[in-house]
Amino acid sequence: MTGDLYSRFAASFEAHADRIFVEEDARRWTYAEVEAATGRLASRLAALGVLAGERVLAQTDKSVEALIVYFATIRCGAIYLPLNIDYTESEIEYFATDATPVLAVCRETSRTLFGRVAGGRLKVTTVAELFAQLPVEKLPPVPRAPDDIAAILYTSGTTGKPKGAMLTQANLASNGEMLIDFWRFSPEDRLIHALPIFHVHGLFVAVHCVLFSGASIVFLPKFEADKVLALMPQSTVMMGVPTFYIRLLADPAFTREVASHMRLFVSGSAPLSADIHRAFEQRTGHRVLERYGMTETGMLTSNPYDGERRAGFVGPPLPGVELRVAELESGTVLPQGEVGIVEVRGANVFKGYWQMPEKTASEFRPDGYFITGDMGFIDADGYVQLVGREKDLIISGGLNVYPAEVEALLDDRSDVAEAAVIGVPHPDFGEAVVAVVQPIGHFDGDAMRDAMRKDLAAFKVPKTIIALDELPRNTMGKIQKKLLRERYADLFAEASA
Ligand code: MCA
Ligand code: AMP
Repeated sequence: MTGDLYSRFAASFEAHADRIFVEEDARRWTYAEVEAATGRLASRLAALGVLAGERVLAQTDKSVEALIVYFATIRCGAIYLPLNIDYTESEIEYFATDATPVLAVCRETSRTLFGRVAGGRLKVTTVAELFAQLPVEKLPPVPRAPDDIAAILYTSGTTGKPKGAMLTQANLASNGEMLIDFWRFSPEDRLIHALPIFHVHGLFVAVHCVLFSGASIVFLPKFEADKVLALMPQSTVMMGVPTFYIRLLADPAFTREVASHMRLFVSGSAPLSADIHRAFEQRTGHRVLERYGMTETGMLTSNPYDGERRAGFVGPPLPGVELRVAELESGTVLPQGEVGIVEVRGANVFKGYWQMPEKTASEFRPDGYFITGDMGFIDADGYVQLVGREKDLIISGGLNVYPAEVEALLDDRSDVAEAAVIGVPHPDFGEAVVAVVQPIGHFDGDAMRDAMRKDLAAFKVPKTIIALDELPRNTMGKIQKKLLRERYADLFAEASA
């Protein structure tokens, strides 16, 4: 059954035609209505040159129509490339040049910007414009092979340029198919969707679980605790990053009764602390189901649906996922219980990085295992615990920030001699980005932060910039980030009191 992703969509559109698929504000779309809009939009896209294998760049506000742009791109046999709405011109310039898309779908306010990036070669449109000119004819789905690319999602790296992870038709179809069984999705489910739709979590995991199972989804533009709480008594599932659960717990209106109709709360993208896990159970009687995944691999491990959902653990590997722990340098597989680098293999693992064969090769072992960059161990019951990251990565509110990118921007400034960017514990975001700089001349951290917003998405901008006369270094002259992390570990502790 798995293979061509659109065939999987089509099977659900047909099987559940009259059921509600998605709700947004007062508007409800049945499966048949979404299918019809998808087919007609695909005709429109094809007329704009969106042919099999071409890339469609999307930087759009969250809406059902924006989701249909994704479905229609897949129906055209083309490759969907979603971008964080927060990305700035210099970030977009890179993606638009690297991915050579044939079409960009953007916000009305970003038209001019998209018109000038990539040498002005891009065709630019908006969701509203596309939907204002829908042809009557539906484009028949363009068949694709399982190994053809369905989507490219960019992830930054410890060094160098962001990499476009190529996810195939089979990667996405197989991961979704497996998850609906594992998490017991059925047409009776109604999922609260407060995540963005430009990441694997909100786009593929949440949307495919609903679509593949004939369930329904309620679209919220973003996470707002009161809106989520209002939906809970008529809903059954929520997927979120730990910040969602932290914010729900901070709201006294979140009670056992409000949560009583829900059957499943899933958490991922960042570590859910054992304290939050326990506080959640105490408040609601539900144990959050924590799972672990990556853009490059989709979902990898999950705590069980029926068995013990263990606080602080991400659970055993999901069906079809081979997972092992190895020594980083040698690749030697380590015995159970020992901490090492987590490596994975399976139908869910991506095809490689767009036009980066060497980078791709360096992140796989010769026997096909992908090196995740996460450190962890497998316990005696087969549960995986992640204990840290080998990659220099900060995860803030479920969003990845690579210090190297922020440091490069600071180092380029004439008023900064050198910068070190670290993640420190934060009560709301889990980790917060903090920059420690050695300034040249007058120092104004707020002005520096403001200036950075031009080049950097808001979530990557340091929450604070600290000035030091000298950055701590080891005998080799390397900045001691560990020491800085320790020194500033309590920077945001106050806010949680
Ligand atoms: C917003 N800001 C942030 C973040 N989000 N800063 C740091 N980290 C963030 N995550 C900035 C805003 O621009 C604003 O800055 C200030 O922080 C306060 O914003 P706030 O109103 O609190 O933000 P929000 O709009 O409520 O958003 C917080 C959020 C959101 C709900 C946690 O970031 C979110 O939905 N995160 C989920 C991301 C996600 O889907 N991750 C999955 C990717 P200023 O005031 O200075 O402008 S990982 C993935 O897909 C893998 C496969 C996986 O395993 O799931
Ligand atoms: P991304 O590149 O945005 O897909 O982020 C993937 C990374 O998020 C993984 O490599 C992990 O470091 C992290 N991650 C995802 N889920 C979890 C989790 N449940 N616990 C800890 N880290 C997680």
